[in-house]
Amino acid sequence: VTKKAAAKKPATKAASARKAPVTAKALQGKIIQHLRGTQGTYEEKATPQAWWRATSFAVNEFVMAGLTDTQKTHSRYDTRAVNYLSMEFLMGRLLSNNLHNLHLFDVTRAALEGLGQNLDDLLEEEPDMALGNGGLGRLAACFLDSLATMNLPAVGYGIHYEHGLFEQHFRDGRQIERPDAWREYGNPWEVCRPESAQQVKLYGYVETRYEGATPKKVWHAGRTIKAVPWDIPIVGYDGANVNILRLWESRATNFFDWDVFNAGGYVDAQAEQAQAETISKVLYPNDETDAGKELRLIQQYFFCAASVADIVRRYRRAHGDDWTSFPKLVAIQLNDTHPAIAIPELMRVLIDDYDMAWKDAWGICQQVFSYTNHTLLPEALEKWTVRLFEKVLPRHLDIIYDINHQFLTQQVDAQWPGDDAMKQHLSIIEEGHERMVRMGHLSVVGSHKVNGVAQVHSDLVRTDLFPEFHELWPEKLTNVTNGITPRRWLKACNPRLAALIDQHIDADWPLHLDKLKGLIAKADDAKFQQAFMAVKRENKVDLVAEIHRLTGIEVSPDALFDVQIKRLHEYKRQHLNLLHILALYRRLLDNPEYNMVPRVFLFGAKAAPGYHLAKDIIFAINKVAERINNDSRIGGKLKVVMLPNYRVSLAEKMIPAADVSEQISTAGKEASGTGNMKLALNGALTIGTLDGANIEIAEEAGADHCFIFGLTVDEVKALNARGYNPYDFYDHDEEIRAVLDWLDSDYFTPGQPGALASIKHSLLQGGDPYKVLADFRAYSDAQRNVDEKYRDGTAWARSAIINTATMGKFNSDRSIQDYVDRIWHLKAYPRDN
Ligand code: 8GP
Repeated sequence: VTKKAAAKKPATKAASARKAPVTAKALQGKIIQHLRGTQGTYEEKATPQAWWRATSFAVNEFVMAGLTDTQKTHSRYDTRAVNYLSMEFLMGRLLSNNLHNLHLFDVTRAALEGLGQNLDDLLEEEPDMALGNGGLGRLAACFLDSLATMNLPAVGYGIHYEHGLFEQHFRDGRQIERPDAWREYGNPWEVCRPESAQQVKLYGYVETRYEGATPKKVWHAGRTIKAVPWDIPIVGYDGANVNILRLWESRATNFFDWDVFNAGGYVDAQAEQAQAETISKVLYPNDETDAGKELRLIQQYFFCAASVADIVRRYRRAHGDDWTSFPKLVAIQLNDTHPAIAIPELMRVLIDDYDMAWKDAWGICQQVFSYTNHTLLPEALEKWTVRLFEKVLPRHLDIIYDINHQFLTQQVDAQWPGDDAMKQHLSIIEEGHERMVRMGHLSVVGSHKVNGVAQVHSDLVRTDLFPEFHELWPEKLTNVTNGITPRRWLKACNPRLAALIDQHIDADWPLHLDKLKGLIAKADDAKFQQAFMAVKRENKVDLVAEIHRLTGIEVSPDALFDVQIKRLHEYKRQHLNLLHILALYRRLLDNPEYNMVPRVFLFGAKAAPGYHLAKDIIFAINKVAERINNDSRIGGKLKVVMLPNYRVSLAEKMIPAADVSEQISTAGKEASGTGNMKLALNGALTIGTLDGANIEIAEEAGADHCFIFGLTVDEVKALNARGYNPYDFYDHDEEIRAVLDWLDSDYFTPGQPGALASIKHSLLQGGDPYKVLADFRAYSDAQRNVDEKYRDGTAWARSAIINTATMGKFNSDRSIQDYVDRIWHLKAYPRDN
């Protein structure tokens, strides 16, 4: 940009910072320097891995400079910060994201070209950081991006899993799990900080000492584990701050027992080390269900104790033992109940280690903590047996009893005097055959704010999940609708669409996503429609190649691409989609002239390894796909593809190519959904139920630009109250009966009759808990409307554009602003440099 041209542009920060901070030539020098100096190789010999590493290290120089400046700024102003505690951070790949956020993408491409390397190929060398299962973990990752971009002081705290979510393969259509090894040979983005290691205690017993006026409890731990932090820098967009994600790795305190070793116990000498390292070994692959294992509780406590100790250390560095500012400077967000143990842990630290009075410590906790609920599914509400607590965390059990006692005798009794049933109902301890600690109750009692993740979900948290808590504290329960970062989920993953948008509205839309509204005026413009759909088609061509590479299946980019990507769960109803595919297939076989737009149904989903029905649904999709894709009678009108190993980097390829977004959960079950937002932002039309954030998406886009169908939350409740009988649908709907019986034959599994019968079984004898059959007809009708609309290219293009244009609300920056306004009350501190 010449000086004159620049002068004409409005002097926005975005416009000025958009310039790359380095020339291609200088960057080449840095890459070569790392190739030779850090990787110990040279241009002619280097593998793509080595090039990717050298490029990442070169970029890291900019990242680290930003990190240092940010940290200096934070300590200079003694900033209030939010500490985001989460068992999961589903980060995906970092190179592309960091390049975009630093405005280094184009210059890096040019630099590498000059070195005979292709940036797109190198990006594929990076393993995904899959330290999460699904929505909850990816939300945490989007939030970190927004916090850094908005210059808000924040630290993400989690676990440095050696193995993230398993790698999924298909063997004869069945899911096979293989361990993920994202950092087997080290990861260029992380920095180990041994100087900030912490000791975490476990097991043992509690002694009561009667020395002063009040008896003192002393916890004699049975084991001590070392927690070693690894920091991942989180780069904000457009020259903003660089925050950190701090992940704890577990290690043995006595690394190696020489005495045992010397005495001949070679294996025993390593046993303690192996046990200690087990804690951060692997991510639990369960989504929405309670793992219910001792190791899981220990994982939770391990990272919470290390994080609380780290927060306290940071605070004391500036304030010593003067605790008055603690609640002014520290906010701790609990991402679901998984980190709830941080509440009694902070109590323990303040009371046992710093001799604070109970009342003062509790006052601090209640100001500091807040909790986000991500699901209403009863099986996901964590409970631990009192027995397990007694064994692993005896001192914390004491503290929880005390919290509970105060809560029941003061708050509950004041509100409902003498009501023992209410006390039992609200108690943190569930009485019964086996006494349990209810982590949800602990989280609500210990937090000053509790939020759901979409309006309808937050309403249900108030009315169905925690109605009495809502009565007790009408201000406590609130809503923050989820969001997604438009940097990764539009700018980086869909460069063609981003470039088209840049031509029409201010280029700072990745910061101010509401500006996309400017595209509404273009929705009827034939030229813009063409350009928009041309981008979609090019993205589909890319995906066609990827599908072929991954599965060998050939699909046409002229077909309608219908996408359902999310964890495999009955409530998400991939099997509803499957039944409809079977119905279409049957209609085509009955009548080869059956009029339908050629369609490719695309799936991506992992099933929890122990969730048998979910795995059967994957198997069924693959088997049905095999049969349909090879059936020449249907003239290629129908294709079904399940891509293996669905993960963040695969989502980034599928989403830009989607025409239709499947969001078909049973109403009341999907707390929010975030894939729905990503797909709509990239111009896919939603076919969905009135559930979670679909409701808000439809509000924003307008009902004409989505296909809403099916039972509402109230209708599902009414149906349950009346008594639901799936046979009503099986007996009276010929098509439903035919496709269910088809699944029970050997048509899709030759020689293995009944191999897919478990689905039919769950929908009939199993009572169809997620109302698949009740919603089938409405879904099929809505799909008919999708087909009809797609034939009208203009109407479709218009709706696709309007979807993209109206998704501004779902910017995760807006979510974070809501957290700041309603819960955290933080101030932004752009870094001094
Ligand atoms: C998910 C919800 O299912 C989804 O609707 C929501 O959009 C997302 O959280 C973010 O709020 N819940 C989970 O991923 C979840 O509960 N995972 C848990 C145990 C790992």
